[in-house]
Amino acid sequence: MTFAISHANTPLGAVAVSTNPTAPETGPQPRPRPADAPAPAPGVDLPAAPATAAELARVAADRAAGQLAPPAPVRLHDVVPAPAQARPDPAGDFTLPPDAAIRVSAAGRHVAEQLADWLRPATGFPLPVTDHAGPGPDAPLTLTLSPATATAGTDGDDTGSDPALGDEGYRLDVTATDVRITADTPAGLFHGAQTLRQLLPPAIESATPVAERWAVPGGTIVDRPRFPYRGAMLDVARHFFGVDDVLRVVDHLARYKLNHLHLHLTDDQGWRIAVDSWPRLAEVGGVTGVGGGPGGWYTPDDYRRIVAYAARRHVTVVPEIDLPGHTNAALVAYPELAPGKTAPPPYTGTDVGFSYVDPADERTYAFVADVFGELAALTPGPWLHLGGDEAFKVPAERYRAFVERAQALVAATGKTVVGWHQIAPAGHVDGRVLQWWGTNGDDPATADAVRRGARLILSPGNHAYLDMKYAADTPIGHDWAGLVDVRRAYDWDPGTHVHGVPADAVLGVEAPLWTESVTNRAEIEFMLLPRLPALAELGWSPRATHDWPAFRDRLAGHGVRWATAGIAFHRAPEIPWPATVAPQRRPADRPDRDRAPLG
Ligand code: TNX
Repeated sequence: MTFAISHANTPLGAVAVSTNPTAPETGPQPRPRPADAPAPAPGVDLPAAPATAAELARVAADRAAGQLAPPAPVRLHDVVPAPAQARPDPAGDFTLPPDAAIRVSAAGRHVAEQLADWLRPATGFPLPVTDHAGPGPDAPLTLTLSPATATAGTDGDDTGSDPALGDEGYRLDVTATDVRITADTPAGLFHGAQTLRQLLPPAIESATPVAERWAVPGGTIVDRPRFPYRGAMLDVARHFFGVDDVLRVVDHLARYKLNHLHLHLTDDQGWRIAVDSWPRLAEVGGVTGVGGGPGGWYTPDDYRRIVAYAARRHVTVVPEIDLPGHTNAALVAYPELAPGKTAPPPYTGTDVGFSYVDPADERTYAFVADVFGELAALTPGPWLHLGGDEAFKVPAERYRAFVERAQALVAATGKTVVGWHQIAPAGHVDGRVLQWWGTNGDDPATADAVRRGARLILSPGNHAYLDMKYAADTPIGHDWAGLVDVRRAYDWDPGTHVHGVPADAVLGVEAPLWTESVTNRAEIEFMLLPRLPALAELGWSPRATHDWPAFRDRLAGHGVRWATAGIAFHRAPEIPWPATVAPQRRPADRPDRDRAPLG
């Protein structure tokens, strides 16, 4: 059988040891040979002709394995977020052979294809995906969808205590001969595949083939999340980001087992989603942004592309239309929605709290119903976020009545209401979720809403806000909720954070990135990483695993992965980055922040 592989024409004596063109100064380097390793043969050892591409790859990889020192070992415990249970078995270390195939049953096929997509560029291996049930050679990588197989063993060990993997859990077994991922659902398989990716050497992030021994540490992981909702928010309203930037953010979320992407689609500075029944919202309201930039908006097809890409990565999109405040862009487009019925000037500054749709006009509720109706039809996920924050100019009673009508209109679409915690005083509607962004966990109004049935997504401003500066000299971001370094992002407990709110009312956690000062992809990544993995660990890992020194050390290895993949990140000084992670250029070295990447 022949497979197309990217380095089929590479001379075998010179297996590609390449660096990632997107990160030339930090890409993987050839490792020094150990003193007792045989010297590489001069010239080229060709196997008997005719060689297939797969044979060439095998010979090349065997040679690489013989010549290279083992990669800096990744340990089973190095995974972020920390697995619920991990039992290393040093006798079970596995090395990926060049002829490896991935076997999977039909329902998990998309996961196997993604795993292959992640591993092919750096390994250069063909990694065919084969049918679980069909004939074929034994594959060393197997993904199995099968309930009730999570028990680790019969010897009472710590991995065998919980047979229920649930909606998102998985079990990973690594032995000297094979790697098996088992889950009840495709989402569980996907999370298991992300874990496997992290257990391979960091060079696996290279976009081009690298000579490496593709080792995976032996042992067993049984893993499942602490909270069902784990997310991040991207504000595409203050600055607009195109579809490709959003897809890249989805990739970052999925890497760390986050399963929700909240898109803040509308604000004073721009309306970013086309609405057929109110076309001027995007066409007029979408052409502005903070600082006077050109803005932009998503067509229904753009939005569908984001939703579909996210769904394949088991990430649910949560769209937000911020009401009744933060609506200047809508009022520019449709003055009839404004309390004075005259269009305000477009707004490109960064103040909040001055705009609102007219709560006394029935036309406003037709607008709300139409917008949520169209958005619900485009959104397969269960949530619609109606905003509700900082409507400072709307009197409390009016505000409460508006929110109750808006909640009912969302519920009428069949979706579940999410809103910022300012909506707490409004009456309960089935299933509603408050997103809490306070900085002081003493919040009686929110606790009361929870007693009336609401659940909480926790986004405490002083821990989870990714637009807060890391330190006083961080070149972008805010500081109204304080400085949020990596330790502050990590050191809090969602289960006990808001007084009077029990852990079982906490649906999960979300890290919002507001973008008043964030203008491009590198700046998004700089603010996301390394804090997003901290939030991910709070949402996924059992509290018993919470340990700052251990987290800091695990996180350090991820810097090498990001650098290899060409992903920007903040070289936070409290993380012991390995020497191979190049230091960050100082902000002073970047005369034009809008163009020079941070990273
Ligand atoms: C508050 S948090 C806001 C946003 C700003 C953000 C800046 C929230 C629901 N509203 O409008 O962008 O602060 O940190």
